[in-house]
Amino acid sequence: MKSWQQFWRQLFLFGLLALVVTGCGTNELSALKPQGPVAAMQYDLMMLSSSIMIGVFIVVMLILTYVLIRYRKRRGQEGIPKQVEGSHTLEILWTVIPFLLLIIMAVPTVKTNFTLADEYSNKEALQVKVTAHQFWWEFEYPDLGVATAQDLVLPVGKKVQFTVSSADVVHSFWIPALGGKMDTTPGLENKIWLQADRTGTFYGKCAELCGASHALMDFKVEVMEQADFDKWAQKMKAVQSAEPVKATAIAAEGQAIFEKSCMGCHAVAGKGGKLGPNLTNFADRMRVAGIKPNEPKYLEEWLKDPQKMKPGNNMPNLNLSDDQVNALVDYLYTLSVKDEKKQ
Ligand code: HEC
Ligand SMILES: [Cu+2]
Repeated sequence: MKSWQQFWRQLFLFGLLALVVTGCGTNELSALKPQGPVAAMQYDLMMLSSSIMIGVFIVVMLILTYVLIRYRKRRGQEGIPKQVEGSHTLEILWTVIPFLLLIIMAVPTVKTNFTLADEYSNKEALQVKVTAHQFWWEFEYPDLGVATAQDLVLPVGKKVQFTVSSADVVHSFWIPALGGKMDTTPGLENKIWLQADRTGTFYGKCAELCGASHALMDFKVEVMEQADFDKWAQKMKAVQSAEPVKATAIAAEGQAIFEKSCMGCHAVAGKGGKLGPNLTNFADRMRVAGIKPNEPKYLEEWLKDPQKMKPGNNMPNLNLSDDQVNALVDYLYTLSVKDEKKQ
């Protein structure tokens, strides 16, 4: 193939790639579309350093092109050109310019770092304790006395002070549209504050390779009005003393199975173990295990073989019969604190 053909082909593929990649950023998941003050500050820093980089690249390429043309070997020219060694002017220039550029980047970076490292008391900020597990997220609100998992629920326009840690290996807590990341390290508590400036759903991710299902360690962030959040927290707290609803006989059967086989790992309404996600408001979640739409067919799939959906996760295959699975599905969809139920 002729080289100009190759050139156009590559240019075409590159253009196609650029088009496809620009489709990647959604408001829910992109660090390039900040939805809160922390993400905005981090975005500004990224833009500053990128513009400086692009500026330097363009200047260097222009000089390179000029030199290539201006000093190329001309017809009739013999031998090697005159060799020059050392130039004070040049050396000072290429020391001072990068130095100035670094200062321009360093001042706002250090300033932002200090702002992001600020810690807030529970008077100014909502406190949330995050514990990362292989491969799910636990969220506790110590001042409100409630706990949830997988779906993080937050009020809009309010600072949230996260205290993050891990129950097993190192993970990293990241909500691209709101800011981050922060490592979660076993035995250590790291702090990070974030704030969402609009209601809606955002996506969170584990940003540290942590095992077989690292790529499936997603979570959702549901941001709501303060009044709705207060109502949510109240209801979450209220169910801890209330008896769970037994809608149908089959759900009651599911509850019996749950208490026998699942409660050791899963808590509902304040009772049960902490080895698996708290299921108090399971029916309100957007996803099953953080990844599949929260619909009966995926819940069934999960209960029949959790290892298939998320390889290496810590829920064993309990070899449930179809009847047991159906009863459990019925029961699990009664676990809601919202007014309008899923089913
Ligand atoms: C040995 C502990 C253990 C037992 C027993 C167990 N689970 Fe789990 N379960 C887990 C863990 C750990 C996860 C989180 C897996 C992940 O996402 O990495 C989980 C996840 C789940 C989820 C998804 C939760 C969510 O928020 O999306 C459901 C639903 C669930 N389990 C139901 C059950 C039911 C029903 C039983 C009993 C039949 C049961 N589990 C028994 C440990 C357990
Ligand atoms: Cu992880």
